[in-house]
Amino acid sequence: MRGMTRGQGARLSLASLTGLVLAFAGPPAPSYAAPSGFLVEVTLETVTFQQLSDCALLDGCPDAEMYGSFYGQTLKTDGGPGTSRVRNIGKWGKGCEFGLAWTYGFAGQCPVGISDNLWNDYHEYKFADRLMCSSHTYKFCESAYSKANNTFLLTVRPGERIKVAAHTRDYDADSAHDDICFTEKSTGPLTASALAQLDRKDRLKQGFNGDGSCEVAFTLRTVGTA
Ligand SMILES: [Ca+2]
Ligand SMILES: [Ca+2]
Ligand SMILES: [Ca+2]
Repeated sequence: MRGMTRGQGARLSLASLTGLVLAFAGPPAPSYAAPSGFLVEVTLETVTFQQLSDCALLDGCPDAEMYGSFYGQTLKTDGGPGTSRVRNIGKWGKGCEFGLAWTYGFAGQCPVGISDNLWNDYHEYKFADRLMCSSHTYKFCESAYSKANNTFLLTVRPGERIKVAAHTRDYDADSAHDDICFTEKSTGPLTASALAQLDRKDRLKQGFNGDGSCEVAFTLRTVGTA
């Protein structure tokens, strides 16, 4: 800088300052950092019961009184259980005088009356039409019972799996309650790109076990990042 006039020094300083300002004022560099998790919406769509048997005599009585849980859960990369979101029908282990109709708007704590496909012409029961309460456990409710309560969100991180499951029973006043829909399905492990575009319809199935059988339709759809 020897021999530089004060004016040159000022111009150089201005030039470096302008360069700095330009460097900071440019368009922000795109960020490729992966989100730590994805918000996956689980929708319980419908359930059908191919065959039910709820009589003391083996005459194939095609109705049952059902209580129990349908739920979604994340499974961590080591397979351990993550967060659970549960929807309960009725109260676990509790009965009423009889099962109430699927679309009935009161007494959500009671088992629901269901009929099998042969009796019911392959009727699909819509979860949105049924009173269900929200919880993280089958044991009790953490909300009131309401209809249109068939969707919940799970935060899923890359490498994790999503389990959707059903565990319901037929209420019997005079004998042990019988499993009629006891089944689960895991999806994944899911990569970040699979999670980013997840939009899948799927089904749980349980074959006839002597008391019941079921098929549950559900949807998994990514709606955002977390
Ligand atoms: Ca029974
Ligand atoms: Ca029964
Ligand atoms: Ca029984």
